[in-house]
Amino acid sequence: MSKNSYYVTTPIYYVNDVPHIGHAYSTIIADMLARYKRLSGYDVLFLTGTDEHGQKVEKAARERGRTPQQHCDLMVGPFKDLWEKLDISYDDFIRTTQERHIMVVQAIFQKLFDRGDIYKGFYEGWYCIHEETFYPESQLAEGCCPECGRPVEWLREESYYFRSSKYQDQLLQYIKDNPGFIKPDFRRNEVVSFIEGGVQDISVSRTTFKWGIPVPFDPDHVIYVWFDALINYLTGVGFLQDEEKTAKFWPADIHIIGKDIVRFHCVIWPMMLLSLGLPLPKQVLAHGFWMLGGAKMSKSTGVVVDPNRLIEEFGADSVRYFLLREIAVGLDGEFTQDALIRRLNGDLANDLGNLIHRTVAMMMKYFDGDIPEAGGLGPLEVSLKEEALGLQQVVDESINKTDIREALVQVWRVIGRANKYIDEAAPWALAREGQSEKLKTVMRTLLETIRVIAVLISPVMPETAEKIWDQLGQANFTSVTIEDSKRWDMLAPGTSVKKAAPLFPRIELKIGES
Ligand code: ME8
Repeated sequence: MSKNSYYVTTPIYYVNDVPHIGHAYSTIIADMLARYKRLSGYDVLFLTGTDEHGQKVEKAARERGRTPQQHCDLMVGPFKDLWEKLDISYDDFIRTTQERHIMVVQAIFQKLFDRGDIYKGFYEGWYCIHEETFYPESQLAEGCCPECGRPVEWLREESYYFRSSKYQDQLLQYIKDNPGFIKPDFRRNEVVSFIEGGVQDISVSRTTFKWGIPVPFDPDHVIYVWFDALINYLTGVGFLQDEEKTAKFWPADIHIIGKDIVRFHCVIWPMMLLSLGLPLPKQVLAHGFWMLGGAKMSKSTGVVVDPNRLIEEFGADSVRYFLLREIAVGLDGEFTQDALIRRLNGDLANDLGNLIHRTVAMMMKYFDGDIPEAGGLGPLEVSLKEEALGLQQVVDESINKTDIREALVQVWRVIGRANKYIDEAAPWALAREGQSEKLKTVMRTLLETIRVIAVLISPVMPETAEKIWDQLGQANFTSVTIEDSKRWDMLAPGTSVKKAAPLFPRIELKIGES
């Protein structure tokens, strides 16, 4: 029987500059979901990539004395490097300048034109080059772009239009019938009010610059960068290239995006799909922004945190954990290095690190590392075992609600419980009193709990999970599945734990640093 499929995407990032923590955040959420679903036996397609067309990229290239293509080829590097450093397990990396994508975009444009959903007209209005968007006069902020505050230009150009207005009622009905489509709920309400306010046909071609995919039947026009970019999600599943793959992975299970691009993903994209007669994605999850000193972190303002520096200093897993644990997915969060260090010292070094360190040290001391069999479980052991074996279900429920933070809170609840169990069971007293059978049971209970925890943190902290696996003396980490977190007494007989350097050394907090 074929496995269940799961298709998860990130936004494709503009190559006008290098990635910052905000981009890393979207990608880490997607990676965590991809890893969790793989662990749960799904056949996963995880797509990320870069958005390389449009006036903004053309301008960035010109300013650096490069051709747009040279610029894109250079700027893809920092994204791929960062994803490697962050252990991002993407299956495919799409670039919108690839032939496969150009073919799909042109074919879709033609198809929508042929069925009368794209038509030719004129566009005039206030345009912000930076945001690649026209704004109605009423939306301007003191005559400037409402998004980035830059001056806007009055543009009049011949343009092709997409008949979005035609799909307004159908989309509204879909959103109402599928409450899980747009998450969080408050974003869905915003989208519903926006659509109810009336959706205009949108301009989907430009003649004022060249860096884009040409309209197949009118090469003076290049296709609007957002029309081009959204289609990446179809190119990535082999649309018009590989029927079997498309049938398997479309519709997407989840598009991870930031709150800034909700309208594109929850209004325009579904309308394009309705026009194509394709099913809509099952879910669009809009996360909040990471802020720095109260301002949105953004490439164009230079208010950024370089993830490379954080990874070098604190390690990829700490950064991944912090970003997923610190804020609930839909909300904004202020990024400070102090907060990261507090999580590292508290949750990682004190709670998780200590649990493993203490357990391994006692194993060395009492059993030379050899993993013992458990005898009969007492009430404390039964209670910890129940909590550990019940954890997967709670984590699963949280993840399926895309409440990743809650999933982590639940794992840390059991870590806390296990630390408390050490104090309650007092293995040192058992050793002193020569109660060796009871001591074996206590140590085995701790080791099994740690094993369960290692499985369940692996989507968030893959490197740490593997190190823990190794310290438990277990092999074949890559063949671990979610089932291993639901079973007890899985540590292979005759294996021994290994002593290793602490997983998370404590970091000194320098006052005033952020
Ligand atoms: O919008 N906090 O690309 P982009 C959290 N190419 N997330 C942030 C962030 C912040 N401060 N800043 C950016 C584009 N992001 C288009 C997308 S998709 C078909 C085309 C994240 O390079 C967030 O996910 O500007 C946001 O949606 C994405 O980066 C935008 O990246």
